[in-house]
Amino acid sequence: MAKKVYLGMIADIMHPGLINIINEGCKYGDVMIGLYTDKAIATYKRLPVLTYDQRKAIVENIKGVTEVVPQDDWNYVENLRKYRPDYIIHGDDWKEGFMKKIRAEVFEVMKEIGGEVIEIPYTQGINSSQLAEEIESFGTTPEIRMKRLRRLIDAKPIVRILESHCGLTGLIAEKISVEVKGQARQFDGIWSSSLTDSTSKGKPDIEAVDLTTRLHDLNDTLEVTTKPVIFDGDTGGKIEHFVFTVRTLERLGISAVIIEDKVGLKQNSLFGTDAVQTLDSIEGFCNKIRAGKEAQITDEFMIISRIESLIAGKSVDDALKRALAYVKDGGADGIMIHSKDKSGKDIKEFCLRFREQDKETPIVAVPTTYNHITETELASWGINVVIYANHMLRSAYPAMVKCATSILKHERSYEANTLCMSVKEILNLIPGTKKTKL
Ligand code: SPV
Ligand code: MG
Repeated sequence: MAKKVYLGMIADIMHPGLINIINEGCKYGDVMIGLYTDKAIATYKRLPVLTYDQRKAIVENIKGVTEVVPQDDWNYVENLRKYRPDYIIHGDDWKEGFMKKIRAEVFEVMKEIGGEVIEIPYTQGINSSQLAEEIESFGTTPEIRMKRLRRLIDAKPIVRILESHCGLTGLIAEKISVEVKGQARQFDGIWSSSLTDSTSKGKPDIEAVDLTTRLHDLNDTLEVTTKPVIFDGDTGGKIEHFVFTVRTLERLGISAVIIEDKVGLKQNSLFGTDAVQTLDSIEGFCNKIRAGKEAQITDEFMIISRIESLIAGKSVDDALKRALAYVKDGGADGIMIHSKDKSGKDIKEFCLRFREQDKETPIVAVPTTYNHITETELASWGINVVIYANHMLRSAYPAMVKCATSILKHERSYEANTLCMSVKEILNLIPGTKKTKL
């Protein structure tokens, strides 16, 4: 009987290096591909452009591949114990960095099952991550971008979203990465906030900046990013208007709109009961969500209903009753629960009680006031998406005021030098900036 050779792969972008390793594998026996699922990838890397099924369709048609099985974890242990291959084959580039630990585990398990590890020289100059970066620099399509949010929610313990109100903050949400324990950590997507869209125009957050203007400006973010966008739709306006909003957002490739169950003049939620916050009736709001759901063209676009009970001084019971109705009767694809309480206790109680009755519907939270709670803890309450809703603008404004004050005070900008990035840095900040000699 032919020997079994195991080969783990993402296979989003096919390149000669991958074919090379499959060919090498064929020399030892039948090649079984352990194809990484979105879940296996999402914690460590960006989601692939292609879905699991699309990648599977490609890989199973490659000469020499006899079987494709899902690999649900970044480490190989579970699959190696399950399929007990005679060999596992891997490029020798896993001897350094965060793959080092994975490599050690693989050696241990292969010894346990009586198999062998084959390491082949890494194909120089070809690297999927580099290729992915190049492809990203070409951008994305509205369809691919839109679908990404649902895929991320399915794949990750918690999806991390950052506010953007201009192209520059879009670039930050897209590119900023920190290395933690050898792995790159990034934001997963972008929040288009009514508060920061309004504030950056010097206007109050009362739906005074109209949809057309907000979308016009959101285009600056869309132009320089590929990550999914969640749009703050305020109250959604009149039902007759909301159906057009849904179609427009969908066409732009926005993944979700969040609308809040308030009526009358909208005031920012963080005013809490210092402002008049009038809630819609459950029936009225369900009608609005339903109209939106009927208007959308794709299956992927999400309408998320935002429950403002806690903001309006009502009970967790009221919030819960509304949330369950918005999902069951309105057809909402997700719920957002908001509060300005600093403890986070009301949010926790709501989430735990909601999860007793509904295990599936995604929960979105905006921990602006209860921001001592970590993402891991939020996830343990059943929250799927965390939005950092205003931090780009809130951090930029004090820095700008400080700089302007310094210039005024000293009648020159010399003292502000240390508050500013250098001219060289700003000239090279934007990707694709060309130095051309005149
Ligand atoms: C926004 O960012 O505009 C929001 C969240 O709606 S909050 O400001 O907390 O209401
Ligand atoms: Mg808002």
